[in-house]
Amino acid sequence: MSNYHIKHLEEYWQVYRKSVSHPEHFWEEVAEEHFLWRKRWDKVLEWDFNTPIVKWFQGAQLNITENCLDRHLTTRGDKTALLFEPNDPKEAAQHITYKELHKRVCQFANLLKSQGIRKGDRVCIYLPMIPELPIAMLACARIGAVHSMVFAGFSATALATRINDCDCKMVICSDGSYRGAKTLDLKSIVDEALEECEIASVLVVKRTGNDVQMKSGRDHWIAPLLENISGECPVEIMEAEDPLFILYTSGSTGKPKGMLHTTAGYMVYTAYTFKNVFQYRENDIYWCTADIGWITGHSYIVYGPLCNGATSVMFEGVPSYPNFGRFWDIVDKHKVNQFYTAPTVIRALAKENVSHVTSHDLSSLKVLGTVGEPINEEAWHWYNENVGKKKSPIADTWFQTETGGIMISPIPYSTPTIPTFATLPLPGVQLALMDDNGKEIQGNQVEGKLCIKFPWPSMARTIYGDHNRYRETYFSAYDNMYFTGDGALRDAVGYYRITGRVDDVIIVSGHNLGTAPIEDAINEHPAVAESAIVGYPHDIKGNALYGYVTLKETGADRNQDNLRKEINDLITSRIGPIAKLEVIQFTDGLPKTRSGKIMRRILRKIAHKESDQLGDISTLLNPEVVESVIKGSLA
Ligand code: 7RM
Repeated sequence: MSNYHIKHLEEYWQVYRKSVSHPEHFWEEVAEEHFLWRKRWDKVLEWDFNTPIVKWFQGAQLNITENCLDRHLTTRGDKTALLFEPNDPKEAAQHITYKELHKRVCQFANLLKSQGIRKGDRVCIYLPMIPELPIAMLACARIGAVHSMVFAGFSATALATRINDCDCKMVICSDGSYRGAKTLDLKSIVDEALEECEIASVLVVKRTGNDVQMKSGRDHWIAPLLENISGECPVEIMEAEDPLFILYTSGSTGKPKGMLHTTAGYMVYTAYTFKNVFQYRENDIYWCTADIGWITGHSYIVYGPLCNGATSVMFEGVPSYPNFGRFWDIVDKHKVNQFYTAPTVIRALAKENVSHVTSHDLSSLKVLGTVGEPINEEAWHWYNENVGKKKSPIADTWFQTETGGIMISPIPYSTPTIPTFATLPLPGVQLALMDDNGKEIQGNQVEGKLCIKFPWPSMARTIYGDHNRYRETYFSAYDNMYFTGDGALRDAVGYYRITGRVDDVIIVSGHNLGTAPIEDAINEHPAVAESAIVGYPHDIKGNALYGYVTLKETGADRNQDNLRKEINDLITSRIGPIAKLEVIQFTDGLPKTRSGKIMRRILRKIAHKESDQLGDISTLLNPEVVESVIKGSLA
């Protein structure tokens, strides 16, 4: 039996039981089976959730790009590694082979070195979905630089905060990006961000050809620098626990958390889970529609697929351009076998005429996946019937930026699926549901806070520059447990269903938004006294944002629609359009605890039209405001 590729349910259980009874032995076997190590590890695992410290495969030496690229050159050199589908369907797709990708990564790595980037330096990548994005990531990894990618839809302020937080030495960006019929001016966002940062060099990819300012001495076009540069670049030999990348995720305070991922464990886990969750076979064409700027793209467009020698599609555009059939056009055109997307996308497409789907041949599809938020029953059935034709199992995959890789998911063709259930933990994943007294809830048909009680190889090792916050956020709620921030239930057969966040993070269209940074942005408005954001259910986005805003005396007689627009403009500039408020209710005050904490729980109930279920509000500092907030509700 091979641990590396599970093919039926019985095998899953065998592998799972083994992974739990002898976790170290289990991961050691996986690591032995499939990777290129420059030196073998001395110790599989060292851990302590109190410190917390987690180290996998200590003593091992490797380079992840050798596993993603070099290792495939003799057997798969001419196989397509990245299949790039441009925004404009009339522009030709690019089939980038393993050989070519290897060469381009080496060239880019040599360019980084010539610009003074060394092992351990942080490099910010602010690129749209073009081939240079994975190439830049892999180039960093090849020379041991730590990439910190910022989703190219984030604002200048958000970009600047992230560049400064981890002290990046360089920014890699493009002149612009295509999104459907729009062209966005990325370089000017970078210029604005860099007014707040000290950055020695900016490398710019030409994609859209729009006019940009190039600051002399600082900004360089990439193409001329790549001419005559060597296509060979020896790898930097990395220690197992050397940092690979930082990726920011929002938290319950305004400051984003730079989750730090390390080399060996991340590689082993993402490669293993990719193979099993998508049941990838040698000549399959795999497509994940996420942006590489999120963890899903890092792990399941770039590292996981390439470590397996897979063909990974990357799409530059949007599902609605030139029409709502674009995804299915691409599936048909490239004969995609595995298709992985987000529930919010499914809901948006399900609103459109089904002929956008039925007019394409989707018979190549073997496995469907979803990720990012709970999938509702209706969307699940639409996906199953219209896309999968009831023949392709749906893997509802649960994971987080913090977990690095998929933690809960069916194994397609092995695990029977049920709508809205992510089903079972993957091998090596030891889940626990906790009650409000900090005790683990045993048995089935129970609900609690979702925790993980044993380390897994791809877990984030710290929050960059703030280990204390890492401990506080994830390891202090429950003794000896990693707390996910999600609630979950376990049904009669032991399947898990994720019920949603239990903290102040709201998932809008599959994007994790912290309420705090949005409130910070609103509060910058001169007429605003204070604000609170809650999520409420929305047909397409899953959740939308409802903002309660109290105005200062001086702002109280201003035109409310103008104010609403100004507030949303502020949010757009500080965070990005994704964080705009769907509803803004102006209030006389916000319900607060005696210690001054805004009671979002009450506001959430009002936005959910459940103001008859507020419970006891007498302990509030200002119970009288609740009545007036209910009266003015726009829910
Ligand atoms: C991969 C990703 C993480 C949060 C997580 C959950 C929610 C993700 C599912 C899900 C229900 C799923 N990383 N989430 N996947 N909820 N079912 N299959 O999204 O860091 O951006 O967000 O997303 O709340 O904690 S993330």
